[in-house]
Amino acid sequence: DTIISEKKKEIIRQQEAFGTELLLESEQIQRKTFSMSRSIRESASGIIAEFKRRSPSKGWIHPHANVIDVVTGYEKAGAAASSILTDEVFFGGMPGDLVQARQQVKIPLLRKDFIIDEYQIYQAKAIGADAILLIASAISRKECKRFATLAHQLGLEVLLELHDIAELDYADCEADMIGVNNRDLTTFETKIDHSFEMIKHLPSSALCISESGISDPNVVFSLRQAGFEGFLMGENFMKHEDPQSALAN
Ligand code: IGP
Repeated sequence: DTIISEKKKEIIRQQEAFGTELLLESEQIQRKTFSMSRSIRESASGIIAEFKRRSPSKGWIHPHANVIDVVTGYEKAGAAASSILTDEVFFGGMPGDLVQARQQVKIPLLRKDFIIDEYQIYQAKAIGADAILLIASAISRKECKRFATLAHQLGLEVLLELHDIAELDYADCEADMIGVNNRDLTTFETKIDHSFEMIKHLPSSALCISESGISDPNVVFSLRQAGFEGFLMGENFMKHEDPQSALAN
């Protein structure tokens, strides 16, 4: 589909500017990472606060948001981790956003992007990520396993995103966390009930994260009761003038 073909072009552009050999020579590639799964388990909030300027469903949410202000604010307000959109075409992000955030905070950072190529996993480590997102609907099960293995070799954790029951067979790819996306990526509609339905089918040992369309503290409470330990929230914060104070309140 269009996301994947745009992504392929973006990867080629980035690779031409900064190839895999250069990434492997960067100092960051050797760095020790923070464990996102541990941070979620140990935090009181379980909130993964997202930085995104725009989305395909909403258009521009906060075009001039400053990544440093927002992510340092998220950390101070008690976020367990932060998710940073690095996709340029659809989300108005860039790898440099993650680089800047990394220099300022010690909470684990998730590289949020459509990962379809090994290059992006080396790049994730080099720009300062602690974890990557793998979206089941964008890759095959074989790729999912291959990408998860490479991520682990680099010390990155993997958040595997599922949407449908039909994708449950991806759950054996040794992800550190399993996310249920409440947003249907074809219609953009969010239904929290997806989380309640899907968790019944997930391995009981999995660290489960509910993603998208969450804004109400009562919903977080009932998701927690259903077994979710992490809550990925973006728009609810980013739609405010000061996203970081929206989390603090
Ligand atoms: C955050 P929301 O509704 O709180 O802004 O959603 C996050 O779950 C969403 O940005 C997301 C996403 C994705 C974005 C979930 N999976 C995959 C891009 C790609």
